[in-house]
Amino acid sequence: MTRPMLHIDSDYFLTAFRELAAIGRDPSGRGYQRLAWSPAEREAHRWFRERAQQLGLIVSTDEAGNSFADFIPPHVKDRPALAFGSHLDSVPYGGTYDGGYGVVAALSAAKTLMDSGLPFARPFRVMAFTDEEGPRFGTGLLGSKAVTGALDMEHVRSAHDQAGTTLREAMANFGCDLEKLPNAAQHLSRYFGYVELHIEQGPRLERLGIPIATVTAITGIRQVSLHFEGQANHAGTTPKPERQNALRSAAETIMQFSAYVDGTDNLVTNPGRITAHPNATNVVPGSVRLDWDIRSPEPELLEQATAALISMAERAGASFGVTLTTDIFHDVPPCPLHEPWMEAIEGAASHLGLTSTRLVSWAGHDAGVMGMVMPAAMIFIPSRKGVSHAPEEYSSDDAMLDGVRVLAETAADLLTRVES
Ligand code: HGY
Ligand code: MN
Ligand code: MN
Repeated sequence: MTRPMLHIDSDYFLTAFRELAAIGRDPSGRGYQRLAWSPAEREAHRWFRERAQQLGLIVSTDEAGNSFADFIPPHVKDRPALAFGSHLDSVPYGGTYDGGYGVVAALSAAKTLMDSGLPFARPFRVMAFTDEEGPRFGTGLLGSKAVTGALDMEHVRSAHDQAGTTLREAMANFGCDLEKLPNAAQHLSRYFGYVELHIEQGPRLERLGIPIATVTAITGIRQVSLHFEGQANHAGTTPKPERQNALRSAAETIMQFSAYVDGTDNLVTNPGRITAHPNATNVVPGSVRLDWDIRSPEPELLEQATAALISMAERAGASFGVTLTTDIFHDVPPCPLHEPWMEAIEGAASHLGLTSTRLVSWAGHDAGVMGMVMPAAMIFIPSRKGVSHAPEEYSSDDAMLDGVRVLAETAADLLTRVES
């Protein structure tokens, strides 16, 4: 790369990042509650569009509540756009670096690109996705799935949160009609490809002492709900051999499947949520819902693991006279990313004098959905102690600014390539 390094306005980035960090904090001060279709998430999108408008970008939203900001030089207005961005929602008590960092970085890179005077061969689009995380309605990656036409409308129509609010109602509160979600996929031909900058959310870069990674693939994620049905009964009087304890079946399953996964490579799992009914100390639990998150970049490992989980749960249930039903409520296949763009990221990093490495992402990302239908690439920066999805999530200002520089240089490279 012969052109001089681009200048990043670090004050702009840090000021904007602090503004976003003020939106959606949990009242306890511990983390964020910027959940899908919450007032906080919608406020973050409003903030994004306002900031983008101030830059002179053309802002818009779609049927899924995603926000977009376009830079369209007239001479290339009809060519597919390079998109870059991330998501604005958080997990409960999550951090503001996960997603928010990538969106603010994209605004900052856009500012630099617009000021650069470089001869772009195409427009660019800054993207802020909704509901990437999924914990509220079980509809993770909804925003990017809407853009790419990958939504399971039957699942989306039945989605509700733990308070009983349906996704349909939550969307309607912000003027969005769930039935119109499929319309969001009408503009796919407008995209040349997608790049996402994100915190690693793991400890590898920090332990390696390397500031940048280009991501080779996004893991597949399968979330499975196990419903154990036994018999509620008296905790004292019910004879032990006759107790149909749904919670014991779940506990057996947790121990057995966790041990199975511990014995494998390239596969991880998390028994992340359990609800017992009636959830009273002196009542034998009659029913339990146990949700699992299973991940691997290898599709066949995901299949084998799902089959193993279900057979272990059936056996654990049978030993307590408990029946099992299962529901795979989230299923995103692994997504290999675009090799030529991985090289562009590595070229950008070395242009800036930054060492980079290649990593698989064990976190799911919108890039893993966009990458199913267009070229996609991801850049990681280090997370302190690898912590994420928690209030302690942190990346330093210097690390964040390195990431913004690499994003801007990568985007400039891809925007000035004349390939069709
Ligand atoms: O769950 C994930 O991997 C992502 O952070 N949504
Ligand atoms: Mn994320
Ligand atoms: Mn996340």
